[in-house]
Amino acid sequence: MKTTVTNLLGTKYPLIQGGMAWVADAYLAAAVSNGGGLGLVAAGSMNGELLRKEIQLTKTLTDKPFGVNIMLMNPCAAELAQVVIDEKVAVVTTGAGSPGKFIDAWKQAGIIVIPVVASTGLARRMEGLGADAVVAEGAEAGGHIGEITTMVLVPQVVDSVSIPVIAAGGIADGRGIAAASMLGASGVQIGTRFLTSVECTIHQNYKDIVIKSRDIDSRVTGRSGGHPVRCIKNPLVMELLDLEKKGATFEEMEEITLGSLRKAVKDGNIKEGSFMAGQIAGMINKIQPAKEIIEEMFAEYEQIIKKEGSL
Ligand code: TUI
Repeated sequence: MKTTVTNLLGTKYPLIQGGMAWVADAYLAAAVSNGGGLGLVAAGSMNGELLRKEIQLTKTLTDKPFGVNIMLMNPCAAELAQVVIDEKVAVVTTGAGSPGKFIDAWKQAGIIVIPVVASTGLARRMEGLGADAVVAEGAEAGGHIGEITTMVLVPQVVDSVSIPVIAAGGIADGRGIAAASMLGASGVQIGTRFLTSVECTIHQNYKDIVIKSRDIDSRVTGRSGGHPVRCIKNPLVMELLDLEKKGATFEEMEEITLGSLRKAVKDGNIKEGSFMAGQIAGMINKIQPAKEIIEEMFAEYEQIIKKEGSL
């Protein structure tokens, strides 16, 4: 495939892997890049030193382009912003905030900058500050989310900016990619489907939970505190929803969520872990190599646009 986004990223397919904190390490990033997408190392849980090591490891595992996702709520964000420059990372995506203060330095270093946005307002601001593209991520996605669904967010962002728009949230197969394309997107970002890739190093319990989960099994907690997060429901999530209903403070909620993503990813702690995943987890039912996932999705997409291009 040759598209605006494959030209921008230097990839075979117009696909970016989601920047999943704690999950997206060098092994997943390299597997996705070797499979023809843009793999990402997620710096969500890292400091500068850890990120530098992970980038250097990724470079030993792939000779294809890869990127880094910087979660802007990370207190080390400024330090991480410098590490991607020092390590000459090709692409940076950002999440959970505005990367405004870092964009100039990244552009000067020749980095392709792709902020993840959940509204047209932020998309426009990012274009004005020099972003190369935006990821428009709908509320079907896993983890930290905005309020609007992919179906309504993507076409509105497409109409609001002139840079390429990459759709995210609820996409996990060729039908989703075709739908994103119909909404005007120039590419897709996919996270949840890669949770069950062979190369994803999360605890087996996490993969099993994704595979077992049904369409209705995710819940959003933290809306009251302004930080909505989508996870697959478990005792922790039900306790958080209960606390929220009773009007618990942000601090009370934080006390039991602190470290819970690590507990899910590293320990497979079924009761106390935050098993972040998108609503599309209900459709995911097997473990496959990342390359096979990517090739299967794009083969299906091409089949659809050739044969079933209309309603
Ligand atoms: O960032 C994500 N998803 C994430 S980050 C993450 S790590 C985490 N760990 C524990 C608790 C909370 C988070 C897990 N999942 N997606 C990209 C994304 N960004 N979605 C929505 C946004 C967003 C929302 C509001 C971006 C900017 C924004 O407002 C910024 C502004 O200044 O207007």
